[in-house]
Amino acid sequence: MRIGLVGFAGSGKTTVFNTLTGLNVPLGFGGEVHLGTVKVPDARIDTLSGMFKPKKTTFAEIVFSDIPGEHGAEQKGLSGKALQQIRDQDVLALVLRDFDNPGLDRAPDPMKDLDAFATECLFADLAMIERWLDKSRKEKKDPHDISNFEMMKATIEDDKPLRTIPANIIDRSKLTNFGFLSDRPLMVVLNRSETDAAKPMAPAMLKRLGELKAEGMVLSASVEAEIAAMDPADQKAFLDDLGLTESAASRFIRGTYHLLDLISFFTVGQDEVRAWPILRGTHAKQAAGKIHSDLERGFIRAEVITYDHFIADGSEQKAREVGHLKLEGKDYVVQDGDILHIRFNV
Ligand SMILES: Nc1nc2c(ncn2[C@@H]2O[C@H](COP(=O)(O)OP(=O)(O)OP(=O)(O)O)[C@@H](O)[C@H]2O)c(=O)[nH]1
Ligand SMILES: [Mg+2]
Repeated sequence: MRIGLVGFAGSGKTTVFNTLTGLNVPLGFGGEVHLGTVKVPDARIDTLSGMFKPKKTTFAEIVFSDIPGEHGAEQKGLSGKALQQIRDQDVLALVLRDFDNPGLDRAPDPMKDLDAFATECLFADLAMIERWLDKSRKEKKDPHDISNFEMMKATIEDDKPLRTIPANIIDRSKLTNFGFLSDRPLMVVLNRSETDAAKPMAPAMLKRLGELKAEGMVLSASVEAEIAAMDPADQKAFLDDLGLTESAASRFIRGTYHLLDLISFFTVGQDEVRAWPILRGTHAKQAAGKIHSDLERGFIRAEVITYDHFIADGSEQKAREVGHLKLEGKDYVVQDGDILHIRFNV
């Protein structure tokens, strides 16, 4: 999964990026796009790995891109270059500045920045939709596609992002080549000063996020950077002092999993214990295809043990004896924490 950190110059993207990835990229305006990969923490994988002692343990991964804002672009919006980089991401994490930045001459106004970003995305999408409509009407393309695009245009003209259109109304598989910005899942990160780190979001902001169908979280990137540099024992005490229960990195990852409706299934063995992220609602045969295309092609059945049963029983053998190992067909909907073993034949 690719997550792009976006936002205006000086909003704290690079600071947030360092916090999430554990890297230490120098701060300062502008510069290159930075990439960083993190493992999605999952205590269940730690436990399974402890039981199997496999040669290899593989967590789900997220690749973060820190996409610099353009200095002085706060009023002008995002540059064409930034828009292009943004299109390549699966999820957008918009970092909003809610602290005084001495390098900028503007007081923080996260609501205004959120609206500016949302509008920017709508404009970019509208331009693409209009161009497509002009061309397709001339070429007498499929009337069904044309009416879909007209509906999308009306949505944007109504000041609503495309992501507010329900999945059963448009066929999104036809939209993948367009890379519509307002259709990307959006995570809004409100970057606060140290003193406001644990204060909840203002109701007006929550309401706006609801309208945009976006997920939101509050953090103080500079506090998180301090926490990340401490040893684990001190981290807990420091978080408690601030009234926080969990580091921003794990809250962020949980939030994006929720936003994308992702779950994980597991494969286990002496060679590898591994987590596989999938969309909720994925069927067993498709899930098998994540592991290898042969497993999807030659799919026969999935042997399924829930994580909780596995832990209670202590072994695959025991789970089998007590009837906790279920044989499921290709249409079985894989559940979070299922341990799968795919029977296949190619
Ligand atoms: N007080 C405070 N300062 C912060 C916080 N987060 C970032 N800063 C400061 O704000 C300045 C800009 O932070 P960056 O992370 O470099 O901002 P950026 O969004 O990456 O900026 P560009 O790369 O130019 O787009 C730095 O001096 C940071 O130390 C925060 O949570 N609180
Ligand atoms: Mg930066």
